[in-house]
Amino acid sequence: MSKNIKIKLHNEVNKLSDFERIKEESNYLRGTIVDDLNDTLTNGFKGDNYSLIRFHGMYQQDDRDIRIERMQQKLEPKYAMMLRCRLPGGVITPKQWLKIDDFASKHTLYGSIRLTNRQTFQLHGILKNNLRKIHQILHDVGLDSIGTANDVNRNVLCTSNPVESFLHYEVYSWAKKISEHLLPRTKAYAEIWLNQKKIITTENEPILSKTYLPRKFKTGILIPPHNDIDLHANDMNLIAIAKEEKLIGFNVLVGGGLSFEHGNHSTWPSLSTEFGFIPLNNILNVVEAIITTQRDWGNRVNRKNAKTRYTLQKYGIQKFKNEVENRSNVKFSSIRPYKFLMRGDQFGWKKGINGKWNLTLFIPGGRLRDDVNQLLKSGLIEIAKIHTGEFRLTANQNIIVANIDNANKTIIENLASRYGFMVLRSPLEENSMACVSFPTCPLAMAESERILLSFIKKLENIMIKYSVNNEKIIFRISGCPNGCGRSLLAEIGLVGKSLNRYNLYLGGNTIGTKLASLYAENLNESELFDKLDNLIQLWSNKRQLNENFGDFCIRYNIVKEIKNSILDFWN
Ligand code: SRM
Ligand code: SF4
Repeated sequence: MSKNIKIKLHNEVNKLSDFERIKEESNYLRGTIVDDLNDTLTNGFKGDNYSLIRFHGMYQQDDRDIRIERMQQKLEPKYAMMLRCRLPGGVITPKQWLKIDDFASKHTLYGSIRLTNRQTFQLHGILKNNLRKIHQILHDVGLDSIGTANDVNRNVLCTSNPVESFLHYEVYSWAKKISEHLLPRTKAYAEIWLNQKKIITTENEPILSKTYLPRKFKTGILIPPHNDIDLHANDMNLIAIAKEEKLIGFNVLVGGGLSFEHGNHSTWPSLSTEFGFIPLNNILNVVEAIITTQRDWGNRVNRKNAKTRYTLQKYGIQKFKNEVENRSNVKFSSIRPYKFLMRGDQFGWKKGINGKWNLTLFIPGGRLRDDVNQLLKSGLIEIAKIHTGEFRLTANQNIIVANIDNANKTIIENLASRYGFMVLRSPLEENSMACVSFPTCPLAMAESERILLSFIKKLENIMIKYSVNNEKIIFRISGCPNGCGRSLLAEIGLVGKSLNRYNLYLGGNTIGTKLASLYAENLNESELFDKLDNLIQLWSNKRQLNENFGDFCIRYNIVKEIKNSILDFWN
């Protein structure tokens, strides 16, 4: 580890970040949100409430395409909220979907639904006066948006493919259980958004505490050999271990995360570290001990170093692990063997082990909308109207129409074809992902979702030129180094640097177990595709039999392999 980093992390001036004050003074996340809801002079939330609504699953945003124009006209920015639903493991019924779609069509500025890469959906462009309406709709269909943002445990991921074994049902039930166990207990959500009367006068947050966690916390559960959730993006991972088709426990990994700041060497991405195996009956104790250790030891002074990976770095893996063992009264045993062979989604039809059918549909950039070129949003409504199973949102912004009865198979196939879901896509496109970025994301530095398809086309043309267009490359774009598009786990990862300029990262692998490394900085579009042209040509000429692009970039010394991210990421 570099000395500079150590000095920086350990000599913090002990002034808590202002977010700690906001949480402390919020009266268990209430703040004065209700007053702001009644304030008709502005479309936004003020002061601390701007941050507090995030704990209830909403972000205040404004349309960045028209921000300057409105400033010039001396108008308030066009404020509207984005709402992110809580959907552990991404499972949602057609009935729930129809209600949400109806709200999105009638009451949002953009009229679209955005599937996220954490197996849920976001509604962008909700005006303040419609917020209670959407929360009531969610509540009526058994959903909520609690804990999908800010300093809590976020939507829990779970391998989404229901086909492969009976394990999927049981493992999914753990995703739900853990999500619920780690939820905030405050009744603020029900009081504010559902107009429920205050029934208790004292509140208690036994797991999260009055000031909640130091920073966001992410949990994923997965079933090898499929790393479809990209485990290394999460603070806590549970890898299902089975014996004779029966779930017996989980390997536990801690401290993954992908964000960094351009030029700030005290921030870095990190893979998750193996802690050990825990049998099923002790899992909730251990999960709770991990989160409470992070709660108590995580950095509450500097939010840039507040995530679990920095806590592990500061205290050391062994000390953190011992603390978890002490708190849970459970000892980790050695990691049980597991192997990843793939990630991403498997598109098209698959017959499940229960005899029912599953159809995985690719959703470009995760965006469901109707426009001149596509009617995907309407298509899904038509499917939802007749589907008797469920939908499963994947961690790659796609959707599985799951558990389809034999009788419905042809009807759903016809609908999927008619509405443009079944078009032939290249392996590159099927393995692509982009974060939301402009116009709604306040942190966006460069375009992402909106340029995804045109960048794919350009890269596809290069791949055709060098006859490697039947190969898959994991290609991802993030509009800034927060890394929401998980670009640092891609074989070709773009990270926004400034408007229309990107840093190019290479060398991730096809199973998501390697971080990509910086290859070139601050490229405009033509510089970027010139570089990619050279690289793809080289790969096509010099690759070993079936060698993937990311592996080739490492073997051919195009970029250095990141073995220890603290040491290697910035050097
Ligand atoms: Fe993210 C912040 C969108 C997955 C790391 N992310 C944001 C915000 C809310 C911007 C903001 O703070 O105001 C973005 C909203 C844009 C918009 O208009 O919708 C945003 N993040 C997304 C989504 C929708 C990207 C997508 O296209 O799918 C994903 C929503 C997931 C969900 O349903 O909960 C999303 N974000 C991720 C991931 C990937 C993952 O979790 O697998 C990461 C990297 C993994 C990690 O956490 O290290 C990620 N988002 C961030 C960060 C950096 C956090 C950090 O550790 O420093 C921020 C900024 C922050 O929290 O301060 C951020
Ligand atoms: Fe916004 Fe940056 Fe996340 Fe993209 S990576 S959604 S630009 S915060």
